Amino acid sequence: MTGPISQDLIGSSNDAALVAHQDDLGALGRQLARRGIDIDTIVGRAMAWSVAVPTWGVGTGGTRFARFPGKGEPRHIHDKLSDCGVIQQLTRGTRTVSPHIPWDKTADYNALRQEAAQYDLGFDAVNSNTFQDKPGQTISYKFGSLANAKADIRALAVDHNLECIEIAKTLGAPALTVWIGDGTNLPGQQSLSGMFEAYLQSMQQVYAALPDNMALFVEHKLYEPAFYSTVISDWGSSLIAAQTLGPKAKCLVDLGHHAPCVNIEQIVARLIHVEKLAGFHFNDSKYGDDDLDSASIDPFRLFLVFNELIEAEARGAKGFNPAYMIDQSHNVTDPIESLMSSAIEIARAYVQASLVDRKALAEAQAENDVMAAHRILKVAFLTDVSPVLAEARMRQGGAHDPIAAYRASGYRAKVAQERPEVTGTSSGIV
Ligand code: PSV
Ligand code: MN
Repeated sequence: MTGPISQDLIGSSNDAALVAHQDDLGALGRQLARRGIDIDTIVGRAMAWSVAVPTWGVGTGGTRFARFPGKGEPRHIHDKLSDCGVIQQLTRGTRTVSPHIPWDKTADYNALRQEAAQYDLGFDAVNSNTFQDKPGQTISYKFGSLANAKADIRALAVDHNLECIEIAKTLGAPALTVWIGDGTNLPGQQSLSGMFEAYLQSMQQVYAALPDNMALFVEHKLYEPAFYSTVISDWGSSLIAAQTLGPKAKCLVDLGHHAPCVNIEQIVARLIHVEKLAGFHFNDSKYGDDDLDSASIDPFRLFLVFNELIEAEARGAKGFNPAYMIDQSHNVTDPIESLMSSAIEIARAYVQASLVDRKALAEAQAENDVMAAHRILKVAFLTDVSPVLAEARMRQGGAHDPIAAYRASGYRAKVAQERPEVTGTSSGIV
């Protein structure tokens, strides 16, 4: 299958942009050559790059105040795969999707794997969900799940994660990601140590069920839904958990889940050092866990994260194999457009960080030449690599301008006819 969008439409929109594109690519190639960089090598890196799309990201999100549904929203995992297929077809840099259970529950996961393959999609980490009750659930996660004071509720949460491992096996997903909302709202509500110990005991049962080739990603988040204490609130708690559990457990960094002013790239460096960097949930934020589009607020920070990653790659850091995923909530944009924009911006940061003159940087650092070292990073960050990204897309059959091609395709209007409008304004993040 070529994908939900007409390849002819992509081809003709690319043709219209070709002369200007080749001019821009040539100019960038000459600029990079002067810096000792071969543009074809960089285009090759951009072509090999991929970030996973979250299935929940293609639906319109919301806040705890309201949700304003968009037209043609996906009704189930099958519609979501089609939307993810559009994103992959146009950007050619989102080869996997990261599903969320039970939101993406279906009867036959073998068939789902094949359905995804028809869109040229595979599966990245499966996310478990014990932060809300399933319809009909008789005992509640209201006061926590894996860290609940009650053994029957902890057991229910463990069972759900075991089910997710089975699903991941069938889908060929490489990891299970566990994020829990467990915590407290009032001091005294629970024992801070007791909750952590209960969490570790539950997670040990989950860990024991992992097949050899599956990783367990521990995702931390500072606060929300708990507002006084959160069990896995920071990378310290996440690291203790991962170290307690064993080598298959690693720490997932969601860019929105940190205290204000935290130096995220330094956390990344530390996790690489201890061989515990699981990977990322990319998004951007101004205030808290805003789940805004990647690089929409602070593209330099994203670049600095990638600078650490490329440096680790260049020196062959042991155990370095991060998973790259997006985790955003789209309240006021068409989610497909936001996800394509983010996929492009994340690839941009990756490519820009690949341009850092590492030898010159090491020399400047060895000499304590602060300004020279800083300028080396800035030269890479300020390089407009758009022609490289467009070339990588087009060489793989993608679009020169994915958002323009998507708009021209009329995909949203078409699916809006097939997918009945979602009414009501219930709140929630999904
Ligand atoms: C929690 O805020 C989180 O970042 C976790 O990754 C969840 O799985 C996801 O968002 C739910 O939207
Ligand atoms: Mn996340």
